Amino acid sequence: MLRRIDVITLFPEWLEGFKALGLTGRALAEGRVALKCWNPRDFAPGVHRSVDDRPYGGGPGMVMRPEPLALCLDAVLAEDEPAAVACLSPQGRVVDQAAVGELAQRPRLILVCGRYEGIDERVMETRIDEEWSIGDYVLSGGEPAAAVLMDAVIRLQPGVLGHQDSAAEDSFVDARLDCPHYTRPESWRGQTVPDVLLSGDHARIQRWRTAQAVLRTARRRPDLLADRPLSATERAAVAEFGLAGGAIDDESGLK
Ligand code: 4GN
Repeated sequence: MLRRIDVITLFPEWLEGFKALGLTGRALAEGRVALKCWNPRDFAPGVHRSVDDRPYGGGPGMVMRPEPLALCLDAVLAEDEPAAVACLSPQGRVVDQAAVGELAQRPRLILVCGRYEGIDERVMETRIDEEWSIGDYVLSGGEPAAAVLMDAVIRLQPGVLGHQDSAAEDSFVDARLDCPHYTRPESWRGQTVPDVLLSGDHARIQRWRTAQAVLRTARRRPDLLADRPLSATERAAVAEFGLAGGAIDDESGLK
């Protein structure tokens, strides 16, 4: 169970919405997880409090200077229990739901958000224990990636989701996409809600949702189906509700 997250960022204001709003805001307000932001600028020596400098060897952009970040990390690590220092970057291990599940069980996360062209490699070598990426694309700073990772781990903490087993029903937990969802009105601008959802037959509704999730996964993410072949329950659900709605190709494992 995660007790505490420390975020090292030159733009702590970037995380204000995350800290205040929605599921994450409530979880933090309820004290389920503590979140503390640290600014390397507060540890920068000299009157100018400079946190960046030009890259050795030339080239565009700036590099995060080592000393403010190292002093900041010393202060972070002097508080509370020891923990690995993680950095968000495109060079990191790509985060999936299984990794989120593992990170969510740690007692403490320390997340370093880089800016500019990157962090001085000597800090990376001596102070950063692991690198994580939220996907194969480049951001202007690590803050959005840290927010994504924090959101994913916080919502798995006990008591954070309304429904205690909603996390177990999430997409990807079982290598499947989610089923479609509907709410009122029953008919909206000529589009209706599938009859089965109005039937009150909860076992049948569950089988329909299973079939929808499998069919959607087959169409949109056949790679996930290849990771985990159909279970007997899924086969039965697809047989009951058919392959309606679109062609399933031969690679999907459904034929
Ligand atoms: C993380 C950080 C992408 C990711 C980032 C990602 C900031 N971009 N895919 N940008 O998780 C240089 C310094 C780039 C930090 C980094």
